[in-house]
Amino acid sequence: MDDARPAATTGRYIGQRVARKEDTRLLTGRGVYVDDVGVPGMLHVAFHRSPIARGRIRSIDLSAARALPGVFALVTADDLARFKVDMLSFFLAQPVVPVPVLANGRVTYVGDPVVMVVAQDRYLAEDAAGLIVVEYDEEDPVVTLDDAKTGALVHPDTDSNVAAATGAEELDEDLEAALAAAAHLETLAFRHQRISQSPMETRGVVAQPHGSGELTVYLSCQGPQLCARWFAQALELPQTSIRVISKDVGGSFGLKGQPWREEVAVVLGAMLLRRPLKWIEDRLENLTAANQAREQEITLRAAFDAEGRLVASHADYGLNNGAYPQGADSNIAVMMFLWGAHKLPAFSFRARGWFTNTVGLAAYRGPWAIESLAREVLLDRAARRMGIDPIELRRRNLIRRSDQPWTTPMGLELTDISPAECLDVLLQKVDVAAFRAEQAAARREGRYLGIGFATYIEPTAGSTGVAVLMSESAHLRVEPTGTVTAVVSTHSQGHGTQTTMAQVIADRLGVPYEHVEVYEDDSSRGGYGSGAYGSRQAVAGGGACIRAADLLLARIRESAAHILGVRTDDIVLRNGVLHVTGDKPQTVSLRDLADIAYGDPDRMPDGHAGLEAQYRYRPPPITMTSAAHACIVEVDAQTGFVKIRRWVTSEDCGNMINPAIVEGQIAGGLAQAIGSVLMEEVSFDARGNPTAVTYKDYMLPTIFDVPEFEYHHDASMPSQAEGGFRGVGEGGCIVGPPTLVNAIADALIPFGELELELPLTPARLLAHIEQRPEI
Ligand code: SMO
Repeated sequence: MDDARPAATTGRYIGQRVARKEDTRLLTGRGVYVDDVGVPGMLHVAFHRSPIARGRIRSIDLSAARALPGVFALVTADDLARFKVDMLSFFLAQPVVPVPVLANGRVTYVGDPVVMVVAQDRYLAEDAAGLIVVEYDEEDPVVTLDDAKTGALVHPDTDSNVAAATGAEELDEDLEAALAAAAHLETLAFRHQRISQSPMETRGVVAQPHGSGELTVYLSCQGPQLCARWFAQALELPQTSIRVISKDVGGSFGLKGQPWREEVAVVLGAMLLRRPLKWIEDRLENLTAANQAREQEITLRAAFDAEGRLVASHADYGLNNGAYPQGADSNIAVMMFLWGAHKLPAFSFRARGWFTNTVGLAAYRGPWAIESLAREVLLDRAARRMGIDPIELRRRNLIRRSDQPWTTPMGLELTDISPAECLDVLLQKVDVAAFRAEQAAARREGRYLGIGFATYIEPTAGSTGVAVLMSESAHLRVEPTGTVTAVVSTHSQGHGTQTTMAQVIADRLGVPYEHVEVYEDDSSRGGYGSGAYGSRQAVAGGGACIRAADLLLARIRESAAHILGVRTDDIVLRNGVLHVTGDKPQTVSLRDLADIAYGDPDRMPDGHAGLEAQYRYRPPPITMTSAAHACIVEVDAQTGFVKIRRWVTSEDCGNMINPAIVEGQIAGGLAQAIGSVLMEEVSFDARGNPTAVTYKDYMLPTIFDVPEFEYHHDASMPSQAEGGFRGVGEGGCIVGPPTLVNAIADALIPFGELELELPLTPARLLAHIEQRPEI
């Protein structure tokens, strides 16, 4: 029975729906979020924020607030002037404007923090914030993309409101000629509304200065190590003097990728006042003053030959960056992946990001996702106008496995994408002919059913281009108790990485899953890495865990062989027990081995104590994930309400560590996709006042809006990454919107081609159905 190979490769845990390690504490209210943290002597912060979108600060009167008993300090930009702060963006390729921590002379959006109030408790802090009187010279704000192109400068020291620009400013004559000469030219122009990331846990920070000059920062964030590095660089402090602790995180979706103005203000305030400070963002602040997402416009033109094959395409793209963008330069990714999976010979684009007097943009699950929405909606329209079945049109243009390697006009080298093959699987599950018959029968009864399809590819676990996302670390240790401790630079925002990383380690080592404890909450534990970004954790973190486990297993076997006087090849670790094969079969527990390893190093090989291993893994530059989705809706022609009747997913995310977690990721992304198509919208009036400031106005999908999804996994093509994993975190949010839009447009074809005006609210759909202006 004993084999010479480690039991680790048997997949006892990898690929299984193992119960999540996180669930007991999270489901019984024992998670630790930032608001659960309290430290002795802690004071509370509230911000006095600008009520206008644009203007000069004439005066700040703090006297009434200062007189309120229990107010400890009122901090303005002047008080912070002694600190040199360089607000960084890890994700912008191009420099943008300097970002002040607190408004300094000017305010640039409604909600711009002007004064940080520090008081005995939050109630007093809020009361004091209300007593601060700021006088402004108000100016006309720049709110929309059109305003940005024609209005005043958002930042007076800049030459224009263009924050970032890529692509060709001039149209390419050859490309224009190809577009003009083609058998069919389809143009789609639309605006994607602004979205709030809306994590369940808002932003939050507790900053605790120590007498030594060191700081402990409890932070709701996507990666404690990366955020510690961010603070160290932004504040020019030694990395070791900042310790970031981030335990449970109630979602982030890109918002908490890096600390921003308020978090930095609190940290500086704690250093200035030498007191621990706490700030928990309230929901009003989160919906108005936390960075937001999307708000893009795109005009996409695509030309086809008479058989429906793509000939050429051009995209003109604009992004409302807000005043201080954090993750604005998604332009290149939008263009890179727009036709990334299609046989398109010629493509050019112009992409620009614009400053406005609105709160800045940050990343949001699939920050470049508009590419899939634009492409897939355009394909459906083109198919209808050319009289080609939309699935057939996709099949004629998608790059199949057999076509690869393939290099796109954007220079993307594709070796293992499979959207066409995912579509094949999908069509085995969805009987389109039967649906069309049902649709026709329903229409005769005045019921409007529609079906929509979309495919996508996603660049996951990118480890090229963005220098902070290059590698991930795992440090494993067999404790003297015989259990395994793993310090990993992944960071769960609800992803369940304590579970998935433990599955990988347990399998690879040959120990029970229950014996592996994963820590990813504290920058001072070591294990520098980046955490939760870009659908990277299974690939980058999983790879690090595999390699570290292999090193540790080698060390365990070598040590056991030395101590027992047998050959290394005769040692197998299975279920936490070392089995000695050969002439003198016996077993030794990992705990007994660890006892010797730590307590009696003279018996170890070379006298080296301990059983530990560390590996820093750099995944391949990009690991592609592919998918095809279908959705069936019914639109109520009386009310304009959309009912999602069925949603089928078919994805290739390579080897799965835990299918339940993969499906949870897809479902979460799809819930957000449904929200962004049907109801979510951050809106402003002409003066730049936010007009959706509670969840009564900013509509989030609930369980009643989100159907049960059907999942189909094709793992026949493991990735090139260690373990064969592919990322899946953002995918649902990228492929979901076009799937749903296409289904609604299909349902409403009897009323003509639907204008894509997001969100597709009941009022907008009714206006289309009744062929009248929206009320
Ligand atoms: S939207 Mo993410 O932080 O890759």
